[in-house]
Amino acid sequence: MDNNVFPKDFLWGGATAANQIEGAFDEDGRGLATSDFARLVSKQERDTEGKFDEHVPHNASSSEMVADMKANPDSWHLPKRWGIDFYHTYKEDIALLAEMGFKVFRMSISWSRIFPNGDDKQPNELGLAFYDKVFDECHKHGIEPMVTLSHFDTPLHLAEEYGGFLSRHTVDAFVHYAQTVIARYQSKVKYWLTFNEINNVLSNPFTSSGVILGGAKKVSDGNPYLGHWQEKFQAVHNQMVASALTVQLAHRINPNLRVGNMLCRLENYAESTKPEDQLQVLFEDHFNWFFTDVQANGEYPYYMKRFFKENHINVEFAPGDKEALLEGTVDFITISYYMTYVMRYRGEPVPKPTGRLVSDIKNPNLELSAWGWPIDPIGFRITLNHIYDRYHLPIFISENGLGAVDQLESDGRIIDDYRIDYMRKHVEQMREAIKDGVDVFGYAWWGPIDLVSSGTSEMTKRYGMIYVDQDDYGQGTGERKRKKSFYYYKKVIQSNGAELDNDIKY
Ligand code: BGP
Repeated sequence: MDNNVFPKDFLWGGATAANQIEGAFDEDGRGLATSDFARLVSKQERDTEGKFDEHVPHNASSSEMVADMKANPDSWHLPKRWGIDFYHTYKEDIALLAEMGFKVFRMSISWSRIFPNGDDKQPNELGLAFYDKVFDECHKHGIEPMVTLSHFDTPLHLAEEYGGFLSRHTVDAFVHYAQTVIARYQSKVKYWLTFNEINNVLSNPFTSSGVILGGAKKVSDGNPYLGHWQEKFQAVHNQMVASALTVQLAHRINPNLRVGNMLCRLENYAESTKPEDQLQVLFEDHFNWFFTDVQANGEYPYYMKRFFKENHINVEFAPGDKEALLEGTVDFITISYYMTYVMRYRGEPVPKPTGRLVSDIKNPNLELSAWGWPIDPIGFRITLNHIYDRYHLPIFISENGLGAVDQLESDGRIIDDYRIDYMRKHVEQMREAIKDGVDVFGYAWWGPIDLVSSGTSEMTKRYGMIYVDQDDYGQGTGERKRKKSFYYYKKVIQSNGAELDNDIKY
């Protein structure tokens, strides 16, 4: 069997987000962001509550909670404020990534580090200088940075005063921010992503879009739940316009720059062979494709019209929006892929977004991670084919990974064979997809260094090949250690994906 399938310049690497690694939330002029109000919800707490729902609102989503977190920060655990201290350890951390042979490092810029309020006239030079140093460090090691402009950390000021992306003011502020950083770093950063998991607005409007449902001063209608689809779809429309304007401005600044989307790809299976279950798959699929259909094709797909009409959703297009979407289509597609979902007909002729991440219906054929996420490598191949079939654009895997509890051996080693197994199976299926003819140009493991979980703010949910000695409450030495998977990924990269067997010394 020919194992030399990956293109020779394939971008192997890993992905992180500013709010989950940097810490230093109030240093060097950084302003507050929505992520600074994401509270710790430990697995123990969720289990005690008898819930296993990844979408209980872990993150503050009402103005009351934000106000309390501001007034009494010490009575809350807000781990994204300290991250893993990457703001101070970036040199050592990037050197470790380089040791694994990384070709690409997907990271994000904290918007409020550059513009503390999100909409300031002048950028914060100290914030800009920090990313100069990070990009220089990457290049020193031959690593290409790929930068997400907004990864679940909308500046708080924009959330509180304008309801985040509900307002066109935030669109203008975002475009100004994008213009500033893209122009500044154009010679250091070629690949840009606009909004992380843009579809997350449906389940997590506060962190992803700065929308405080019913709470923001200028958008409150007095009822936190009323019309939230209206708000969510309006906010995401505004984000898609901001994204399209960013694609255009990046190309104007430098035609060599490439801008991609980022979708949390939800691949769905029907629970049975009943046509109705398959119909539910179609509905759910539409809610997932919608975002990329707009970002890649430049217009709203036909299938949303019925949903909008029957649910009285009226997405307001400002003059020029239609043209902006059409002229600002992305250069490549990126997805995060973690799992697949099972669909059962809900007895309704029109789709409704569930806003849930982990499906209620278990797939008996798949194992679950310790956090209840089904592990499905073949689904990865299926989804890559679906995406390529639909868009015929190059694909970059901007996230794939396994959150697990790691055990420290008495000699200090971390033997994470489960993570190696997960990676091997997913890379094998990606290789099959490439053989199928899918154009995949890179793969970023989510969280190559342990970081604060996005959904629950835990450290216990570890993704890394690099262990960080720190617990859920920020206690620990912060020391970095190479796990067994560190050497596995190194071998995968060195062989350009040709050697995937688990045979490594540790
Ligand atoms: C995606 C996010 C990441 C991330 C990952 C894993 O939704 O883009 O920021 O953290 O999922 O999720 P979690 O951290 O909740 O395990």
